[in-house]
Amino acid sequence: MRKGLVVALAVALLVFGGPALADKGTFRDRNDTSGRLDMKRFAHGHAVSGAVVHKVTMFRGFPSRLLKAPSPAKRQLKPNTVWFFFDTNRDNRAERSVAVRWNRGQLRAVVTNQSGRVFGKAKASRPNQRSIKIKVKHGLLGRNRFRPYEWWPNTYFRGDEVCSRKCSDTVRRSRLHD
Ligand SMILES: [Ca+2]
Ligand SMILES: [Ca+2]
Repeated sequence: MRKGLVVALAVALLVFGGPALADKGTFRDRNDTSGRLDMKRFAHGHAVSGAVVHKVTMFRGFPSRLLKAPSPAKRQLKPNTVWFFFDTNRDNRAERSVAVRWNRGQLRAVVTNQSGRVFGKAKASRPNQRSIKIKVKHGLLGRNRFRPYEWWPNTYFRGDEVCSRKCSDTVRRSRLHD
């Protein structure tokens, strides 16, 4: 009986991709950017479904509406955004990005390539007042099966006196999600 269970577990690991699905990592970022979107921590992992999960935590709390697009009169301005970039072939350039913004009453996370072509939506949520989390089906990253990739977050904020032009926080190097 126990042997049968071990075999079943081994098969399940093979079918679902094995220990890679357990991968997760947490990384720190410095207190180095003015404004509301100074990243403190970022992390990756997997959802039970196998989707990839990425989270960014700021030094300060902020309302989701902070990521709202500018008013029509200021439409030429870039909206405040939390970005997630994905380098899926490890050449230091992103094939996909996810932009998280507040639009029509809720947080939305859109998956595009660097030309702006839309591939679909990720799921965005707020685990707490300081964090943004996205869940992305890895098929939207251009892969049928999960393969390791590099990723990095970025924030863009414009809004108070200090950041009247812009405040942007990025990390110094990408992280491998495998
Ligand atoms: Ca930072
Ligand atoms: Ca690339």
